[in-house]
Amino acid sequence: MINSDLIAEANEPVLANLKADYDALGEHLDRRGIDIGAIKSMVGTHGVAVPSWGVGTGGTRFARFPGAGEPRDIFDKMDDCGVIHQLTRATPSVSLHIPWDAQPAADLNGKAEEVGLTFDAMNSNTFQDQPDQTHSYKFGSLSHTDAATRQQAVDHNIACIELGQQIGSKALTIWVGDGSNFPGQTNLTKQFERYLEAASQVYGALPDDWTLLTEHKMYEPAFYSTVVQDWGTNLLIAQQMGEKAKCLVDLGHHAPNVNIEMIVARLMQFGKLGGFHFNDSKYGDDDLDTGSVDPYRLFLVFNELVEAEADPELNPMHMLDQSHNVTDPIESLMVSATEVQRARAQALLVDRAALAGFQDENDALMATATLKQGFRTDVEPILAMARFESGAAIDPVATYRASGYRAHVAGERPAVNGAGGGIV
Ligand SMILES: [Mn+2]
Repeated sequence: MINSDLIAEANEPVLANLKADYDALGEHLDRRGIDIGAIKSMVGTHGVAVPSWGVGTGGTRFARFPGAGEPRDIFDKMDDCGVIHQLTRATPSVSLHIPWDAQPAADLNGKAEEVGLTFDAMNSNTFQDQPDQTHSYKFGSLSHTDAATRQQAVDHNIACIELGQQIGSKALTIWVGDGSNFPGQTNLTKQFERYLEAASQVYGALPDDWTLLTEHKMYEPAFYSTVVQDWGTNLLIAQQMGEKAKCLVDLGHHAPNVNIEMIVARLMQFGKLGGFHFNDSKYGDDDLDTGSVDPYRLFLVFNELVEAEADPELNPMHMLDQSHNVTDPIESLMVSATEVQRARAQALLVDRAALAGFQDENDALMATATLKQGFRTDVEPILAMARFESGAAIDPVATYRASGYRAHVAGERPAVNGAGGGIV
């Protein structure tokens, strides 16, 4: 972890400017009838989970270029996640990936307490084979033609739930790579029937206070068809399973130009939006840093979420899901967590009464201008002040760089392969 004196030292020289910027923004928002303090407290309590696999350097199917001091195991990963939360106060939980992060519950709980984190959704892995595994997932897992292979995948998901129960998790996320690579390779209907039958066994093992999140993705690794390819299929699954089953929307798992905010609105309307994987994309499932390519789309997603925030039943889980190929993952995750907060703060600034009025009057120009006013407002002073007041860094990246954390852990962590941060 980073010495709190160092954070205070880094904050000291930039605090006066922050206060001036915060006061100026406060005056501006006051003229718009918005209390900056209320927005700040709503942003300050808003957290997003860090994926354990995100703190290792990612890669593509061509290559991976490891960074210095990469985490060797889940305990190193949790140290890194702890630093991200320490400097941002925006990432209070970590989402584990099993079996990459499988360790005795007592050890995981001890580490979580040490670094001040909790555990978010558990993620199962039936998209690759493990060394000790009996049946291969080469041709699928929950939807495999072979009953024993399907059962192995079901058992793995149930084991994820059981470990999750011991560490305070309340959700299981299932994403399968099942599909086909050639027309005719699989019977599309029968394959989905097999998936539903297997998934309902997992659902049957779900504790009452848990949520089953199923994640759709249009293509890859299957390149002709995918069993859970879009939000329509995902909704069918959630409806078929029952009340505890909801859909997870990964922002990168859609065809280019799909109106994701509309999918969000639809799923919320029917109580089936369970969670998000935030990232950004340009061409496909690029797993780029959240808000790095299309921050307006992120804002539009949050506009729908804020619109529905009054209903606590809706409250979807928020997670990052990114692959960092050319940056220090800790820096990328800090910035991305901040981008999630930024989009939400901007959405909170939208004058909803005015917007509803323009919508009712069919004043398209004023409606879109009202919406965009939120996006155009630079909310950085709100985010930075929320961080400062909670003991985090006004400038997380600068403070992190000044701390020398990466160089320090590089000395302690010899380079290893296959720590589970790799190509995801
Ligand atoms: Mn995802």
